[in-house]
This record gives sequence, C-alpha cells and structure tokens, in this order.
Amino acid sequence: MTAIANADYVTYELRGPVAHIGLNRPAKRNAISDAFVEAIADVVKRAESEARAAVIYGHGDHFCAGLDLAEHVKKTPIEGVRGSRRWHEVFSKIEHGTIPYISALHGAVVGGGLELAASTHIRVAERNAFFALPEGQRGIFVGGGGSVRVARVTGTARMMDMMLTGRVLCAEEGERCNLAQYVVEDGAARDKAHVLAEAAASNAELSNYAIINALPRIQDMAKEDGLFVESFISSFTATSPEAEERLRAFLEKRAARLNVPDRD
Ligand code: 1HE
Repeated sequence: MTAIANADYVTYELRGPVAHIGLNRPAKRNAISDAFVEAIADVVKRAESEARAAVIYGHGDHFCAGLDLAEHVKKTPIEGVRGSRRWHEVFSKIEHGTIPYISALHGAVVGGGLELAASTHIRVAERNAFFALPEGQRGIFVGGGGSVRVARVTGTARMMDMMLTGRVLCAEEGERCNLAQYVVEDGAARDKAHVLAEAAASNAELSNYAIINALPRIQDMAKEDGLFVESFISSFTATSPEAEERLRAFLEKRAARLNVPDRD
C-alpha cells in the first residue's frame, strides 16, 4: 500500500513492512518549522501503527538544514521553550518508540537536521553529506535534543568543537565519529537504509523494542544497575513465544545462518 500524507511538509509511503518518511520542503532545504514538526509527529504515529521499521530521508539536495530560522527570529522566550519541548517530544517518539528508524542522509545534515538524525537508530550517509552545528554562528543553542543525543553519539568534545568553531564534517569524518554508521555512494542512501530497515523489521518485535528502549537507558545507569536490568530484559525477551519459535527454528536448521564475511 502506498499513501502520501501531509505532503506539504512530509511524504509518507509504506513499502512492505517499511515506512518511508520524506522531509519535503526542498525550497527551504527542509528547514523545520512548527507546522513541519507536527507533520513529522503525524507520520511517526502512523508508521508506528502499521510498519515494522521506518526510513527517514530528505527530498531535494539536502537532508535537512535544521530549524526554520525565519520563523525562529520572531519568537518570544516562552514560545522558544515550548517549541524546543515539542521537538523533544516528537524526536523522543522516534528514539524511544516501538519501531527502528534508519535515516538516509545526503547534503546538509545541519543543526536540527543532525538532531533529528541523532534520534534515529542507524544513520546512512551519502558521500555528499556534511554535518555541522552552526548554532554558535547563529547566536542560538541546540534545542532539538542535540545536547543530549548528539553529545552521546559523538562525544561532548567533538560536539563542542563543532559548535564553537563551526567545523563542517564530511561523510567519512562523520562516520569516524559515529554520526553515520554507513557511508554509501551519492544517491544510494535511501536504498541502503531500506535494506537495513527490512533486516531490522524481520527481527522479533520484542527484541527490537528492547534494543531501542533498553540499550540507551542502560547506558545512563550505573554499571551494576545496568547489568541487573539487562538480566530481566534478557529473560523477558527469551521466554516469549516468538523467541521460543525462533530458537527452535535455529536448532532445527530452519533459520538462515549468519552472513559470515569473506576473508579473501
Ligand atoms: C532556510 C534555512 C533554515 C536554508 N531556515 N530558511 N541552520 C543553518 O544555519 C543552516 C542554514 N542553511 C545553509 O547554510 C544553506 O541553506 C545550506 C548549506 C543548507 C544549503 O545551501 P544552498 O545554497 O543550497 O541554499 P540557500 O540558497 O542557502 O537556501 C535556499 C533557501 O532556503 C533560502 O531561502 P530563499 O527564500 O532565499 O530561497 C534560505 O533562506 C532557505 N533556508 N536553510 C530557514 N535553516 C531546534 S534548535 C536547532 C537549531 C538549528 O537548527 S541552528 C542551524 C540552522
């Protein structure tokens, strides 16, 4: 089934088990306005209801140039706080929802665009992608969860460098510091993201839920607390009927073996 929803800002399409969410404001380099955030919220809700994984990509030449600066110029302090808190809500639904999100990155992955990418679980970057946090140059601060998510993904030292100096990282540099897990040729990110999303979609739903929701939370716990919580999640997932069937399938040689890398 294919559908286009809220196409003014976001396109939506279901390809098998994978929802494709397209940021669709190319004339403004997919800069995110208040209405745009709401459109993202709508499609995220929809994806959760009918897909087992999702891909987020940008229409046009860029993934996303961040916050809509034109709209931001006119905000009062309290409007700014409310706006930032809404970004947090919507991006948290991506990060700690029920399905894995893979972002397909090209061109600008900048400011709020990088914050959005950091809320996804896997990032695929085309060689033409570049990463930056120009908030310092604009006289503002990250407000879409970057101080938490981007700092955790790449480290505070790297983020400070990017914010203080306006450093722009190319795709390969981004991969080296965890802003991307894969680098692919120009034009190939969406297809690669789809393949990864299909792989994730074929996992047990409960395992995916635990991976998305437990793993980042355990990183925020003390070591002993993390180990304790891990045991419970491990036992809970392993004793589900789906796990039993998947374990049996392996033992009865009905499950595919691992794709072991060729060493030649
Ligand atoms: C925008 C935005 C935007 C483009 N808000 N309108 N983000 C930034 O500081 C990045 C600002 N953007 C750029 O540096 C460049 O636009 C790009 C490198 C991404 C692309 O360059 P280019 O030459 O392809 O496009 P352009 O000519 O700069 O922009 C095309 C149009 O998009 C133009 O509008 P037009 O009416 O003159 O055609 C631009 O004004 C518009 N545009 N980016 C509004 N961001 C939750 S807190 C997060 C804080 C942040 O995200 S700070 C980082 C903001």
